[in-house]
Amino acid sequence: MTDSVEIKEAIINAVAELDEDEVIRLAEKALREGVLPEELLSTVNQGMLIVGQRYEEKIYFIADLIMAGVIFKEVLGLKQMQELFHSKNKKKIGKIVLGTVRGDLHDIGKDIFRGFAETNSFEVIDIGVDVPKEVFLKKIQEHKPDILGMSGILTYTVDAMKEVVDALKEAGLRDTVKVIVGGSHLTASTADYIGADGFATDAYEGVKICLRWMKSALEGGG
Ligand code: B1M
Repeated sequence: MTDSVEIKEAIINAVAELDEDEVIRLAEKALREGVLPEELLSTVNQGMLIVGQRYEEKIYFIADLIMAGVIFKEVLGLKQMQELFHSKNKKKIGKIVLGTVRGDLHDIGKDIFRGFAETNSFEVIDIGVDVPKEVFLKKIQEHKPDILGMSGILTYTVDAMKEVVDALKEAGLRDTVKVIVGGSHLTASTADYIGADGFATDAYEGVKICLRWMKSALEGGG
């Protein structure tokens, strides 16, 4: 029986130390020994929080943030992690246009949201990072999605999210699409300020909100 607490702590430390080889070795070991891919994601995330703290304390610098991003993506690329994002269901239940908003290059949370959304039978049109409002608007006109998903993990991207919702209103499109915003700093009041229909600080929670919206639309609840 694996001591999963011990291995998770070792992974958190290895991420915090930016020890790429050790993270991958431990991640593979953890998965082999029964740690769930979802648990591994949240474990790696805890290590990323320490990296962030060290950056704030000026122990780490931008190159270290880049390395942390590379390590997280490598973990996401492991075979078992990819299976987490693999859906056998070909029938789609809804369409999501998804992007990280203007001014923000962080894409890991967005990619995890996309993975969970695809696993849950959504078609996702991922329009990338640092996406300005004009591009969001154009893609919504082109693809007519059920849901617009915006990711932004820098605190100042709240205004970039609001700009997109305002642009939708100006174009008369606001009522055609549900809007979800995601980022660990978001709250009900920021979501309200943005004019979003929902918000999530966790990608899987965000997808659950989208699933509820689709269910309610199917039942005629809009
Ligand atoms: Co940056 N960075 N970074 N960074 N970075 C943070 C976010 C920061 C908190 C670090 C810190 O100081 N503690 C800080 C932001 C501070 C703030 O806004 N108040 C910060 C900073 C300051 C910066 C720069 C400004 C640094 C600089 O240049 N001086 C710069 C900005 C560049 C830009 O975007 N314009 C910068 C750059 C980078 C890299 C590019 C080098 C790299 C990202 C690589 C990449 O994404 N490919 C990077 C990294 C790695 C981080 C940290 C260390 C890790 C981020 C991450 O991927 N976490 C981060 C520290 C931290 O998070 N505490 C930090 C894991 C990921 C799973 O979490 O993306 O939050 P996250 O996703 C979460 C939720 O937010 C949510 O679900 C996920 C969990 O399930 N979620 C959604 C996200 N999107 C969602 C969408 C949804 C629903 C939920 O629905 C649509």
